[in-house]
Amino acid sequence: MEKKNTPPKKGTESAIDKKLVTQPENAKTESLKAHTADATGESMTTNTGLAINDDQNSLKAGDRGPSLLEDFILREKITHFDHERIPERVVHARGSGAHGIFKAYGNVSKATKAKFLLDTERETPLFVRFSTVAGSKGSTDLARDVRGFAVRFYTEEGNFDLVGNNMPVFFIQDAMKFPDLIHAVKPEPDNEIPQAASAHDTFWDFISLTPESAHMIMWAMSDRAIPRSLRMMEGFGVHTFRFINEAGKASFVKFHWKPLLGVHAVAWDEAQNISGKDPDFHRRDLWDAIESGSFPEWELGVQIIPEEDEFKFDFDLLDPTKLVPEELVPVERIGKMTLNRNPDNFFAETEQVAFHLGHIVPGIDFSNDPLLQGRLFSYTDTQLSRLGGPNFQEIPINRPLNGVHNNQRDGHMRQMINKGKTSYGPNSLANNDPQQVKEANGGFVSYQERIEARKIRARNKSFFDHFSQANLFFNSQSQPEKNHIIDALTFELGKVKTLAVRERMLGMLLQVDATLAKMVADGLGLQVPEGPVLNQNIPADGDPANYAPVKGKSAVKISPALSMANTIKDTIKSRKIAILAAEGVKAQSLNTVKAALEAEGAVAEIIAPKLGLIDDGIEADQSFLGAASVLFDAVYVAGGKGLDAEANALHFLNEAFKHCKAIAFEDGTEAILAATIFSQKVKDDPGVITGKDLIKNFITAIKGHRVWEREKSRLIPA
Ligand code: HDD
Repeated sequence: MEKKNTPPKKGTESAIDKKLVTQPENAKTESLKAHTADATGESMTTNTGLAINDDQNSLKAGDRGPSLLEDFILREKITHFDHERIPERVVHARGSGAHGIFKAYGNVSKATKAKFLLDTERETPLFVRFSTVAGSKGSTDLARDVRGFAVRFYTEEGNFDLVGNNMPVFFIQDAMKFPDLIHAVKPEPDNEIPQAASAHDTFWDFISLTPESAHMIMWAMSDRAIPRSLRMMEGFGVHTFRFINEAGKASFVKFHWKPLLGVHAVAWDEAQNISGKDPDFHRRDLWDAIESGSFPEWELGVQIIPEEDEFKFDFDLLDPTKLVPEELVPVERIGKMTLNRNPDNFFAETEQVAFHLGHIVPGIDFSNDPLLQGRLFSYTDTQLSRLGGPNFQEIPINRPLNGVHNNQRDGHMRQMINKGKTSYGPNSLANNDPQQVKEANGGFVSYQERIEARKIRARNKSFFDHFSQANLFFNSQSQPEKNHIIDALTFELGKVKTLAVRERMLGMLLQVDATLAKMVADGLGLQVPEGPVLNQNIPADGDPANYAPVKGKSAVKISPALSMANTIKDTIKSRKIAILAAEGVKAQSLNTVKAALEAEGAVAEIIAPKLGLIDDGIEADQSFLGAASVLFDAVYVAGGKGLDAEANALHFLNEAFKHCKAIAFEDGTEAILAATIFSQKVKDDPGVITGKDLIKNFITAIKGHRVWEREKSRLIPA
């Protein structure tokens, strides 16, 4: 019997939809179901519901004749296809999304009345999108770049979007300069080179003329810009926001996300390799972790600053190029986010989600940070061309969970069918509905900040100390982290062709730290120039002297919280371990190590010279041809015939050593260790494990993430 067309069944799961593990639903994902379609067992139709008999052949005048204009089925299919693409985001085009929930700890009621931060019983659904900034939608995940960290909470009081980054400061102090910054970092306009990279003349030209970027440059050249995983990054709201409590009292607040897996990065050489071997590395890692039930978690932290303390610091709280050191104002953890569900459809959810830091709820408000203020305009504006019109809030992923009622009407692609005669207020014909809401009942009221000021295009001098916190950041890094910053700057400036730009940058680095400037200059074969750095971002009538950077001092000299070396290192959960094996491997010990690693939550894969059965029920997950050491966190050498003479196996090990990874050699694999380039350097290396308690010591070494000190020798070419 022929199947009848039926409307999509609500909440049904087809075989393809089935998640590997239970990925919980929440109120938002439930609400999305009304908009999902499942073709399992259904007949094919046109968009008007007509059953299609032949979707493979166009209508022709004779079976060798020309196609006919009459073919509405062909036209519909091709037309839809022709219009499938929408403009990518002008920044943050490359991203990955996930659903999750937020649970408040209930300890912040003194500062805010935002219900979702207070109610410990409630699970607030949320959607997160992580992104790189500069690259196009199809660019590599491992570009050296800032990562976007945008979280939407679907609260009972409307959507709250925390649209942050994985770095707590920004390049510029005023939104007016954002288009310049982005034009400078994007591929150069004459030849559209380079993709997803800041290592080119226009970016460093702009930076070298913009001393306010010095602090952010330290972050962007640090390993924070090449995270091991999106699950292992901190997140920051960057700006100072306001909290408002039940009594109407305001305080300043900075938002933080603290990952429970710690903050980790890959090595730069590793990043460049991953970009070729698996450009979707971060996207895949996030997807796989959620798919396997290893749900990523972050704690939401806040630094709360009483309004009275606004001028207590040696920087301006409104300046987005500054952070509030945790040593001055500790981060209080106020809740936990868990990402526990992958999207069903990338385009519908991850691509069409439209974040905006202007989406706030009662209890949260803005500050006068001029970067924040400009952003408030940009995020709705950009959706008009990206998503095609003013009704983008009706796209399912953008709808709040509580209803939307107002007098806004019509426009392209309007979905809502508003009933009644009135679309204005005040009205008497419909009881003046929809009604405004009193503050006491949850109506949003902007914080009544007192402002007495002249209208002026200017910046306060309190924004002019550009180097103290850049220096604080550099000083707070471990030696390997400092080396990486020096290497990154040498790499990036080495790609700059204009000598004057390189030299200006060295002059700027000198203001941050003399050793840093000297080391980078050495690498570039240049001298550090003398002389002060002038701010070039001045009005036509401005006197450069009035805009010169101010030499300040940071009250905090070293902030351990700024170094990834001090991050938690207590788990190997979701880490990827390669087990190298070949024919003749000891099956029992291989199974023991695999089980031990998996018991700790790691993912172990067997890599062998070729795919298929190796021995005794042991099957290879990947061959050396398909696998690469850069896609793993650690390597266990289980052994087998001929591995010591297998070039690919030795390359795998040499490269893993170069990238400072833990490597364990099982008893009996001494010949393989001896064949590696590093066999003579393993004495005292805590990451090369042999002998007794092998598995235990291996697991401890993986927890440490990388043996960065190993880089000192710089002897492994791999
Ligand atoms: Fe922005 C996207 C974060 C400054 C204008 N921004 C965007 C996204 C993130 C940030 C995470 C991607 C959101 C998503 O996943 O869809 N942006 C920041 C942070 C900033 C910042 C942390 C500084 C503290 N941005 C900034 C300024 C402007 C913009 C100063 C403009 C004046 N940002 C945009 C935008 C985007 C955007 C053009 C592009 C796509 C979108 O908004 O939806 O409006």
